[in-house]
Amino acid sequence: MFSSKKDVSQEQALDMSRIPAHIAIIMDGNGRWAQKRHLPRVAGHKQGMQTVKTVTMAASDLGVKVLSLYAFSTENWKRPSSEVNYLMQLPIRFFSTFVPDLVKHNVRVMVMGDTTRLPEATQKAVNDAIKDTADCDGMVLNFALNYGSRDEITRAVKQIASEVQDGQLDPANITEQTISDHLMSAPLGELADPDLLIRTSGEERISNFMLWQIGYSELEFVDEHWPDFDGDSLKRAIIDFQGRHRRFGGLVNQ
Ligand code: V0D
Repeated sequence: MFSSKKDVSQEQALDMSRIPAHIAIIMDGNGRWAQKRHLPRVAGHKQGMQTVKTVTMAASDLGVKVLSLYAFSTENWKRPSSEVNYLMQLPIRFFSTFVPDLVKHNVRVMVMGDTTRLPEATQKAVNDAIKDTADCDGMVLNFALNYGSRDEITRAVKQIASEVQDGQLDPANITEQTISDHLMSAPLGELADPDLLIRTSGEERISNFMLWQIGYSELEFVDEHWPDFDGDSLKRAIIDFQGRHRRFGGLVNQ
């Protein structure tokens, strides 16, 4: 009641029959959140990891089918090595406490990106979590880790070219689906394309995230820094999404 944020309960209600199936989030603003509090940047990352848990559970409870989170881009290696080292511990810390909750909520972990370049212990934590949740058939928690979309598209083009060269694929038969099938999101099948992309912390950029897959996504830019984002923030973003008229480039009936 005394919050400066809109009280979701007083606004138009969430339509539970129109929850976006795939929500993607660019988790920005951890460093700025920390700076505002005169804390080191890594304190923002630590709090940001807690927010990942909160938002994962909120999304799962709302019936979201895929939650894709941009955790570490191929550009993030340029940060100070002390910060990169800290970030590389986060998947380990995340799963050391959170895998039982994920299994209890039937959440399956997937990863997009080149994880082979991550430290051995980080790779193991990620691969163990993928294995430990492989039988879960609820929401997919899809981490983009050491991911860049141009890199993803480049790899797809190389793979398609080599299939053509081997005579397995006729160039005349290459369709949009062929491209989708060669991207890192291919295991998500018909859910590969986000319905809603959220970026926190006020920046209105895509930063090389799922470029092909967001061709028809609704984009939502929110001012909150990622560590301040929560279940209510997610609901507000979905209510906003539901208030928009999606056209897919064509005309639809009112
Ligand atoms: C810091 C905000 C969870 C973004 C969230 C290695 C920056 C907290 C993970 C995570 C990070 C990634 C993969 C996985 C399990 C957990 C994570 C990184 C950064 C970069 F399989 N939070 N988180 N990874 N931050």
